[in-house]
Amino acid sequence: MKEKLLELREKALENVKSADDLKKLQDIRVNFLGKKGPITEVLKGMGKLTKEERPVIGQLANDVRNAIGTLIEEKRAEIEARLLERKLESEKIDVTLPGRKVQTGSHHLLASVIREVEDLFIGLGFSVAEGPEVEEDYYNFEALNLPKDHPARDMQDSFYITEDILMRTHTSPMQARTLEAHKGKGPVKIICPGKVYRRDNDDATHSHQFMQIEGLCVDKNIRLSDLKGVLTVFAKHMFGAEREIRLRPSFFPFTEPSVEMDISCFRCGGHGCSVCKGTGWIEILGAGMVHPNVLRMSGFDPSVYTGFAFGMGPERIAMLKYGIEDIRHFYTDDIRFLKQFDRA
Ligand code: 2NL
Repeated sequence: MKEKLLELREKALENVKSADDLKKLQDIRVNFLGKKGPITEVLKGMGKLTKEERPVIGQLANDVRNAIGTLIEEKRAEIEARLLERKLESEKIDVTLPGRKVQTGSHHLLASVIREVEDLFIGLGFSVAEGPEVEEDYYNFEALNLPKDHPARDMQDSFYITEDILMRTHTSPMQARTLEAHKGKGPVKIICPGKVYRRDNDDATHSHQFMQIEGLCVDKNIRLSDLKGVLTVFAKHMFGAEREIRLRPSFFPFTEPSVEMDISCFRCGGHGCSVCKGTGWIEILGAGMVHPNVLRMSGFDPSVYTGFAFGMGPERIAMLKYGIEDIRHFYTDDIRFLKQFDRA
């Protein structure tokens, strides 16, 4: 029995020596030290031994078991150290290399310009109202004093979905909806920014889809001088405190009287240059006093309430302010173009 135990130790030593991974090592442990292994067998057979032999063999069996256990543990530590070494080698990183630059997003220039206009008017007590781009003919035209036979309603000029549904051609329908929702009671002070659509061939100054920002202020005793005051504040905010404005007579179906607003040229200060084409003035937006028919159709009594309205193209504002020569730049999303204005 003694020889058998010593032989087991020899055999285990050989096996452990040649084991080169953790799986094989575990198999060796089960084979030699497991419940059905040879050492357990020896210990189970102790009963058949003489009284003198028992402590000697028992001691030896324990020694052999411990010795094999120690061998296995030493080998395991060796294999694990080697595995760790290999892992460290393969995952080696050079912490002195420069990091990858994180690309951060930013606002589109048009979004920034619209935000700037919104912020100003919010400061003047206006709310921002947004609504559908697919609109009913009634709100887009009828409610804005553009009757059925009006030339602006030409099928050729708008994207119609059905006979009385179309892509809105301006943001005014949202103003008409807001007026209607107030059920004839003022004040209404809103600005409506958003996308609008016209059937047009795209070129440097035309886009079939573009942005509009309209403003509307309806209350008792609203006068053209209120419009002039608000537009002066707007012009100075967007183009510099030295700006002056002038109003020229114009025509829109939804306002009477109608005006166009120019600002004194921000480049030459009014002397005449290429930006203002020698005139000293730059056209910025259209405006006017809300037509009595528009007020009436949206439930307001024009003998009690009056109001002013204005509309502008944020693309034009941005093109003037930042010297952009082609409206298509806003919609073709060339990142090199957009990045120039990521702090605007
Ligand atoms: C322009 C001119 C304008 C309006 C828009 C408006 C809206 C309502 C009632 C009356 Cl609900 N008017 N909007 C008025 C005058 C001019 O836009 O040149 N836009 C780019």
